[in-house]
Amino acid sequence: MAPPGRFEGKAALVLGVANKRSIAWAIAKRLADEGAKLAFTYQGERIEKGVRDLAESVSSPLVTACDVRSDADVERVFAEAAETFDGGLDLLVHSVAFAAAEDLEGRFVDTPRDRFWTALDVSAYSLVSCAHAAEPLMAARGGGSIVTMTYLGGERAVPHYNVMGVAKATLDASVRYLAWDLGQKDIRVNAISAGPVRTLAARSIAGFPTMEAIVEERAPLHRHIGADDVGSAAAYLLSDEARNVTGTILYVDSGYHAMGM
Ligand code: NAD
Ligand code: 0WE
Repeated sequence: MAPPGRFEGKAALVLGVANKRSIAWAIAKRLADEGAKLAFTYQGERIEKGVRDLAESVSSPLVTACDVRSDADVERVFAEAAETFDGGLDLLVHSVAFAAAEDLEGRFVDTPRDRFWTALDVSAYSLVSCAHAAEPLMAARGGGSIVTMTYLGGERAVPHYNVMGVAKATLDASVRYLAWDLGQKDIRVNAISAGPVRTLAARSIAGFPTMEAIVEERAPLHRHIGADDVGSAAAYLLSDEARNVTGTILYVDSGYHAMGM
């Protein structure tokens, strides 16, 4: 068990909760359990009610809409967070990705220009714009910690991950460049590379149970992972225990990435 109150007095903003299965929600719960105050964003009215109910269960003071493709939305959200949290922010959880469903089925070579850029905009550039907006708020607190979610498909060719893999490669590189820029202000930037987890984004993908079975067969630990495993790793990276850890990728995948066969 983690020590209680690791995040007492800390203010966090969480992007990417869609429902109770979201990786962002597993992270948020863990932060709330250990004393953090949490603000949430959601994308689209379809999920607003669900996110508000979840946020209420952890006494969240702020739930607000954010489409990360909009600079105006991102600016407004961080202004609202600053107002809610007395001008400061300690922790940022970025757990957002999107590619057109048809591009996660066919061949990467067939990706059209507009959908290529949409995937990179939502899944990679959004970390840059959020880090840019978070910088002054975290600097006001003397530092901060940012965590994003990535996947092995950004480093290796995973069949059907396609344009999302290119977006994750961009995200991973962005983590390193952001870590360099923001390190000067004691703001750390890291990613978690999770193995397949059954979330809303994952369940709609054909062959997901097969992916879990492959992990169970080939990963050193022979088991698939859950969102709570990601919550534990994120809590570590967001905590002061990781004060000298930045620009890195932490694998929560039962060791799958270490294998060559
Ligand atoms: P999820 O569907 O619960 O979360 C994805 C979130 O992205 C949703 O909340 C959705 O609203 C948000 N989003 C999409 N487009 C957006 C936009 N334009 N503006 C704002 N928000 C937008 O699924 P998840 O699996 O929890 O995904 C969270 C992160 O974890 C993603 O970055 C995903 O790539 C990553 N990841 C997932 C797995 C997995 O197997 N589930 C593995 C590794 C990494
Ligand atoms: O990052 C992801 C999935 C992200 C995602 C999921 C969807 C489904 C619904 C992004 N965009 C969309 N668009 C939709 O319309 N993962 C790491 C999970 C995942 O997705 C795969 C995987 C794995 C693993 C797709 C193909 C192959 C493997």
